[in-house]
Formats: sequence, C-alpha cells, structure tokens
Amino acid sequence: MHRAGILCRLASPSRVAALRRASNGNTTTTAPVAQVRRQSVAASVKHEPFLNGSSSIYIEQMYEAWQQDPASVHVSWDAYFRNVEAGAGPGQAFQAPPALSHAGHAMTALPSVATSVSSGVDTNASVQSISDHLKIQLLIRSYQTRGHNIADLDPLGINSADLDDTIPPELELSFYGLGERDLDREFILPPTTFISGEKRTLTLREILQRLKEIYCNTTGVEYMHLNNLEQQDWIRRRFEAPRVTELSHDQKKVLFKRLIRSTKFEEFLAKKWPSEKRFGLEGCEVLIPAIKQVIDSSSSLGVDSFVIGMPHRGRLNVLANVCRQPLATILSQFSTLEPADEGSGDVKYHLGVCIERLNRQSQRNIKIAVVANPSHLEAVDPVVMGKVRAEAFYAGDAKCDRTMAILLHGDAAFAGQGVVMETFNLDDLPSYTTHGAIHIVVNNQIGFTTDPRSSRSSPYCTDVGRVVGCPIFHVNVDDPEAVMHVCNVAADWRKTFKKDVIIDLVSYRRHGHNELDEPMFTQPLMYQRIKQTPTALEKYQEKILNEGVANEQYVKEELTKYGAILEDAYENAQKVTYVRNRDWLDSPWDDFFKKRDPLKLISTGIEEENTAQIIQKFSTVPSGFNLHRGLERTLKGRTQMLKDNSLDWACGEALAFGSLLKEGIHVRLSGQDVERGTFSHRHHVLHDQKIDQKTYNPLNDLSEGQAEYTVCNSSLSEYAVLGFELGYSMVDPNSLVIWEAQFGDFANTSQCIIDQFISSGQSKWIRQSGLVMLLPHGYEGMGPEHSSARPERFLQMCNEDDVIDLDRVAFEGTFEAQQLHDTNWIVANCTTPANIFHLLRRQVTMPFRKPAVVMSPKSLLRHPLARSPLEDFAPGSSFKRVIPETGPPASNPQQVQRLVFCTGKVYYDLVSARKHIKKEDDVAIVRVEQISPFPYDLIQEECRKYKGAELVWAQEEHKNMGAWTFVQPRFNSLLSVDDRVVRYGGRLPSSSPATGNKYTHLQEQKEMMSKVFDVPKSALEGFKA
Ligand SMILES: Cc1ncc(C[n+]2csc(CCOP(=O)(O)OP(=O)(O)O)c2C)c(N)n1
Ligand SMILES: [Mg+2]
Repeated sequence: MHRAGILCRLASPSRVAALRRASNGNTTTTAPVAQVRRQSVAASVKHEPFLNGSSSIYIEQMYEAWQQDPASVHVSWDAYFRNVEAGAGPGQAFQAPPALSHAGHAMTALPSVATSVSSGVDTNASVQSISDHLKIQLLIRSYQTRGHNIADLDPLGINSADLDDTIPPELELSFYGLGERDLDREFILPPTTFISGEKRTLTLREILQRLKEIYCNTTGVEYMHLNNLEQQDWIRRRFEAPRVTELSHDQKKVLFKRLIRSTKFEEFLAKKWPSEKRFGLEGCEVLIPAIKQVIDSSSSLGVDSFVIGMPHRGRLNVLANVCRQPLATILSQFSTLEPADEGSGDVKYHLGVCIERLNRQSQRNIKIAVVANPSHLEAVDPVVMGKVRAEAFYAGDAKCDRTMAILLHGDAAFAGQGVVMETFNLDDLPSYTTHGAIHIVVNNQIGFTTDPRSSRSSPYCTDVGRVVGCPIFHVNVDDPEAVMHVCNVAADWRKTFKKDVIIDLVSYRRHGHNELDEPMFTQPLMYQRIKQTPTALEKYQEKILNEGVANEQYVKEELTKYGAILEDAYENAQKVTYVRNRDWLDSPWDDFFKKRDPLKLISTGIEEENTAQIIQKFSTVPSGFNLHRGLERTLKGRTQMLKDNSLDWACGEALAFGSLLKEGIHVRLSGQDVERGTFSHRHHVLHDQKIDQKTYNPLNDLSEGQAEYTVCNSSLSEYAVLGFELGYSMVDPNSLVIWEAQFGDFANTSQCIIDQFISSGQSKWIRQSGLVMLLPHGYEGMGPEHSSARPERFLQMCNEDDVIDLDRVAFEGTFEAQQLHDTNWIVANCTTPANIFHLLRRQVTMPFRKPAVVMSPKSLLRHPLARSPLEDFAPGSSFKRVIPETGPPASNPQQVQRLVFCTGKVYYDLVSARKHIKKEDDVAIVRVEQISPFPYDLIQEECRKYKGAELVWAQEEHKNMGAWTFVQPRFNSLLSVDDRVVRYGGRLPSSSPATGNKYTHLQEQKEMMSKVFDVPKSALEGFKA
C-alpha cells in the first residue's frame, strides 16, 4: 500500500486530535494527517523533560502497541498516553508508574488519569524511572539493530564478517549510564521484544545475556532495516523466543547424516581424482544440509517445484546430494568419454539437471531443476527467476505458492556483479515477481585470491539485499544447528511474506580457488589457520556424541553406509561407456519433440475473417472507455487500413500475436516501454483518460478461451530482463516470448546473456529457446547510439559455414528447414508488416525452437510504403526469406544493369534514390529478409535471373559493420561457379556506428547512393532518404 494510505489508516480521527494536541498543544492546527503523524508523538516527546527527539520511534511503536492493547505497555506509558489523549499538554501527561522498586526509590502509586491531568507532573523519582525504562528499550533495540556486527560469525576466528572490528558504542552499558550496579535491577520489557517469553520483567543481567545469546552468538540477524513493524516482530519472535532454535534428537541425526554425505562426497572425489578441478565445497559443507532444509521446510509449506541457480562452488555436491542425480552419472563425467548425442557439451560444474522425486521429510513429490549456467558469475540469476515465473504462470500458481527459486552465490560475486542488483530490482514488479527467492551465499571470505577488503566497499557481502528489504541471516557454519534454524525461518518467511531472504553462510575455503591452486601464495595466515581447523562434520560428530544424541556405533555405521554407496557408484561409473548430454537438461521438452516431424515447415498464414476480426478488436475500445483523442485517430486509422487493404507494422505485429493467442499460444512481450512502444506505434495497453489505473488491452479480449497476452514495461535493465525472458522461454515451447530493446544497441549491456546463453545455449546444454529479440535498428540521423543494433556481432556469432559446397547441397525439399534446424539462431531484418507477422508465427510453428534476433524498424513503423495487403497474411502464405524485385526490372531481367541486394529499411531509401535518378527500369533491388541462415538457394535464383547484371551489396551501416562481412564470402562462394562477384556499396569503415551530425548523415546517404547506383553525387541533388 502507498505510504500515505497507511498513514491515513493508522490515524483515526480521535488519534489525529490526540496527536495534534500532543505535538503542540494547539487543537486548532490544520496540519495534514501525514504531517501530524510525523510530528505527533515524536514532537510531544521532544517537549517532555525526561526524553529527547531520538526516542520518538520507540514512543511511536509503543503508542501503536498501546492503541491495540493498553495492557501491552508499561502502566506508566499507559497513563501517559491516556493523558495525552485526554488533552494533557507537554510536561503534564507523565505520571509515575506504580510501585516498581527502582534502585531504592520508593515509587508512589499511580493516580487516576482524571486526577493526573489536573494535578500536574510528578516527582524526580518518576522521571528517573521512565528514563531508565527508556534506556533499556534503547539497549534492546540496539542489539536488535546492531548485534550482528559483533556476532561470532567467522569459523576461523580471524575476520569480522562486516569487515569492522570495532564494537558499536550503543551495545555497551556505559553508553546508557548503566553499569555493574544495575545488573540485578528488574525491568519491564517493551512490547518490541520477546526475549522474556511469558515473563514481563527480567533483570538487566538476564536481558543482556539473552540479547547476546540471540544476536551476538553464531547467528547475526539483520532485519531492522525492514520498513514494516509486522515483519520485524515476526522475525523477533523467531529468534528471540526462548529455546526457539533447539532441534530434536531426530533432527540432529538427519543433519549429521547430511553432513556426512556432503563432506564424504568431496573427500571421495579428492581421493579418486586428485588432479581434477571440481570447485569443492570443503569449508562450507553445511551448504548441502542447508539447501535440503530449505527444501524440506518449503515442501511442507506447499512448494513442489524448486529452481536452483548456482555457481561452480559445490555444484557437483548439490547435484549428487540435493537433486540426487545418480552418482554413477556424475562420476562418469570425470572420465574421458565420447558424447552419445548432439551438442558440444560443457564442463561438469556448469551442467543442469531436472529431477522429480519424493521428499522424505514432507512426504510430498517435488521437482528440482538446477539451471545450467556459464562461468559468468551471477548471470544465471535472472534466468532462474524467469523460469520460475513461467512455471508458476503455466501452473496457474499466481502467487508462486508452489514454485520457488533458490539462488546460490559466492561472496565476491554477490557483492561485485551488477546483475545481482538488477535481478533484485525485479522482485516486486507485477509481471516479473516470483514472490520471493531464497538466496544462500557461500561466503568463504575470499574470491579467487582477493580478500573481501579489496573486493567490496560495503560491510557485508549481502548488503545489496537491504535495498529490497530482505532480511539477512548471517550464520557461522561451525554451528550447523543454527544454520538449520535460519533455513527454517527463511522458508517460513518466504511463505508468509512472499519476499526474498538471504542466508549468509560465513565459512572458509579449505583448498585453493580450485583444487589445483595454491592458496598459501596469497593468504598464508588464513590458510595456516584453515589447516588447523577440523571439519564441521568432525565438530558436529563430537557434539552429538557429547550430548548423547548418538553413540560411536551409530556414527561408524552411518559413515560406512555412505562410503559403500560411493564405492558402488564408482564401480558402476566404470561401466558407463559414453556421456549423454540429455541427462543434463534443466528443462526437458520430451513431449514437444515426440509429436513433431523434425523438418516440416508449414504455412503461417491465417484466414481473412480472422485477420479482420483481430484488426477490428485492435481498433476499438469498450463503450464508456475514455480514450485519448490522439488515439481515437490511431484506432480509426487501423480500421481504415483494413478497408484500404493496406496494413501497417503495428497491425502486422498485432495479427501475429492475436492469431497465436487465439490458437492458445501464450505471448509475452517485455522490455522498456513496450506497452506503448518506444516509437508510439503499438499502444497495446490503452489508458482511460478519466479513471486512474483503468486500462484496456484489446489483444486480451479477442475470443473465449484464448491464451493470455502479457505485455509489460520492464525495469530499466537489459541484462536482467533479457535473462529473465530467456528463462521464461525455456519452460514451454508452445509460447512466443519476446524481449524488445529500447534501441538495438542497448542490448550490449546484456551481452553476457546473448553470448553465454542465447547464441550458444543449445550447443552447450542442448537446451532450445524460441526467444525473440526485437532490436530497433536503422540509420536515421539519430546519432551514434541510436542507429545500430550491431547486426555484425550477431552475424559473427552464427554457426553457419560461409562456404557452400554446391556439389553436395540440394536446394530443393528440406533445405530451408535443415538450415533452420542446424543454426544456432536466426538473424532477420524484415521490411514488411506481413513478413514480421510470418516470422513471429514461424517461431512457434517450427518443429524445433531457435532464438530469433530481429533488427526491427523505427521510421519504417509509419512508412507509407511499408504496408502489406491482406492477401500477404492469407492461408498458404509464409515468411519470405528473400523478397525479389517485383517492378519493371523483374519483367525484363536481361536489360537490368545492376542487381542490388540489401536488408532492412535501407531498401526504401534505395527505392527512393532509384526513382530520383530515374533508374527504375535498370536496377533491380532484392531484399534479404533473413540474413542468417543465409538463403543461399534464393540468392542464387535471383543472381541467375539477372544474368548480365552487376551485383552490389548495399548497406547503410559502415563497411566494418552491418551484414557485409557476413554476406560477402557467402555470395562469393555461390557466385564463383558463375564467375561473378559482389561489389560493396555503402559507408566507409568507421569506429563509431554513426555520425551525430545530421548534415554529415545526409551527405553520407548521398555518397552511399552514388556508389550503389554508380552515378555522380550531383545526380542525387535534392534527394532525401
Ligand atoms: C563475471 C565473471 N568474472 C570473473 C570470473 C572469474 N572468477 C571465477 S570464480 C571467481 C571468484 C569468485 O569468488 P566468489 O564469488 O567469492 O566465489 P568462490 O569461488 O569463493 O566460491 C572469479 C573472479 C567469473 N567466473 N565470472
Ligand atoms: Mg568466495
């Protein structure tokens, strides 16, 4: 709720009056409610002789508690608040508390409220009592706020987890003028603590002892930054209540067994493969019991699908002991085996899995997926979030009650990588929220060779979570029971508040960055200490033996049992003769592939009535909807285009989405300002001009039973949002997921998602995705940063060979499908509304999934020639990889002097220039709409049609950019048999993508045309593209 709303709710009329009087004694004040609330009790407090302004927050909290239940506060405060509400001014409201003995002061009995107002202020003794009471509150609050700063978090006992060795003064008794002499005095506790359990008073000694036990032991609880009293109280209850962290004997045994698995798994790998990198978990073995506890608890609370994103550290252990990927399959990854299926594969500590099994603790079936990830730390975070969101969407799990993300982080990466913040920032956005993830940081207090003091400027590595109001639990891994407690609280927190939470496992790294690294080079003292430090398992074993939870016999049996499991698996792994990349899929789509003919492409056209109905809907709003005047014209224009049989880009796009939605295909379009469209062409969400928040989305109102259309303006992030949409696209192949960049070049801030996931994901992890990237591109004089989507980069990353062997390749039949099947992605630059319509629909009708990178238009959105007739959308029609010349040169190809190939918007500039120089009969212009896979077959057809023509590749991009370097070798490979070559016509090479000077831009355009058409620049006088 909006903050002002909350203020109004809290401030009842009587309260407002009381607060006003309390603040200045003036009943006629007209200050707004919010202002009154702010000044209110705090201001009143300022005027009291015994208090000061900084106490205001306590008084306000107490006041709120008192309003709910007057008995919940100390009687002196009860009297005080009664008096304030009864009209007492500052200095008059305070009354002495009843006979609570304070250091020898005999207290006078509390007079009734009525008499107190008239009889005025009481004695010095009473003032002292209130003052002491307040000091205790401050002390308790200080521990709640800063106790974690001095908690015993480092298992090595060397560092402070917050990089600060000082003790905050407010945690010392002397700060409050208290000392030894006060330790046995009894104090009533404020309502903002639960340390006393059922009791209402404790001695100062007991209070301190409890606070230290709770806040300064092996758990540091950071939660006072949460701007929500209910949430603060919720956490207080779960840490402050006496004995709340204790485990039963059975729970301790489960924990012990899990520690055995985690520890012995790493030991086993180290023994069998001493010279292999595995990024072991040693030093933070408790991670495995921790994840399992989070899963157990969350599963009992209703979650049945967990999506895990994690880096290298401990990954094999997670796959083995959390996911229960068969051990033999994991161990076989250590052998040098031939792959049995497609894909180039990836190293073993990057692979994903998806496993379904029974959770023994909750007795419920659960699914656990670990998402495959690249080496690039934290890049997988948004991908996981998108996958969770999509899973929940398809399962109808609107609040993610059954689906949840667990994200694992390293301390250095968590603090250092910006995508962490970008991903957190998606947390509460309506179309992106996953209703809370549980983050677990393997905080081994080092990043490769770098100390925390050199790798972050914030006290904790987890401080980024404070931005979104995450509670943060720092815990010393040498206290595995404390770890289990915070895991339970984290699961419960997520279930209750549907918000993120962070568990910071303060640990160490027993070996070097990997097992072959020497850590003594750079951290000699730390590693001397580590060598002397027993494992958490050894320590815990001793503890449960001492406590009598288990005996020697039990310990021995459990150790032997797991040892035998490992040895068995090792033997079985020797029998494995090949690796199957398929075993490591995080999002299997088995059903999808079974039903498809792998090389069949179908028509993507739709019936004319369907087109008409969608455009009709796209042009109207329900009656009573107050549409913007300008948009009335736009919508009318759409109806008119239908009548004129000439549809524009917005219609083409809407027809693709609308027709798919009606076929039951979910469409999601996400990116900055996509609802309206950066260039205002789209208007998919219409806003009522008179009623706040009332919107209408015509494409969600097409027909009964249609699929849902999600169009959502994203946060201003490319990295996280593109990653999110990629994750979203991984869940259901029968969907169209699109990310649109504001301008194409902004995609470079998400380069990691493009390079590491989209272009190479299928090859590394045999994972397919039909994600579409719309990247506005085109040279329109807008300057270096808004002109180029850098098509050259996407083209350079295509896996297609730039040489074609014409003796071996047949162009008929399945050539087009085979090319699409083999490519890592499609790069296209469409020039007509019908072609973008078909391209988008083809993404879903293809028998496999490929990402599509589309150079999308800007000015073309409204270009009068960039229109398509209805028949271009009709049944039988489909995507045109190449659009041939249809004008006069096509009917007289022998006469044509020059055949110009181009791609994208420059086509319209070329047409205009050709007209200007009156070469409409002599020059044919062909559009290459799909640049990759390169349409060898159709290009050959065009070249052979215009036998005598000079061949030119025309582009508006500079020579070292655009498609030239991609198309040139391909053309030449095709043309060599006919003894022809292709010539370049375009801008010279440049370091900057485009000029920022409009004049220079126009000059460059002319120069380009003069080269393409081989005419002097003077022939282009007056030409404007
Ligand atoms: C984006 C990125 N930059 C750099 C690296 C190289 N690198 C691999 S691990 C590592 C240290 C990571 O430290 P931390 O996050 O604390 O994890 P730890 O290895 O300590 O578990 C670095 C710098 C990387 N993998 N990804
Ligand atoms: Mg680290």
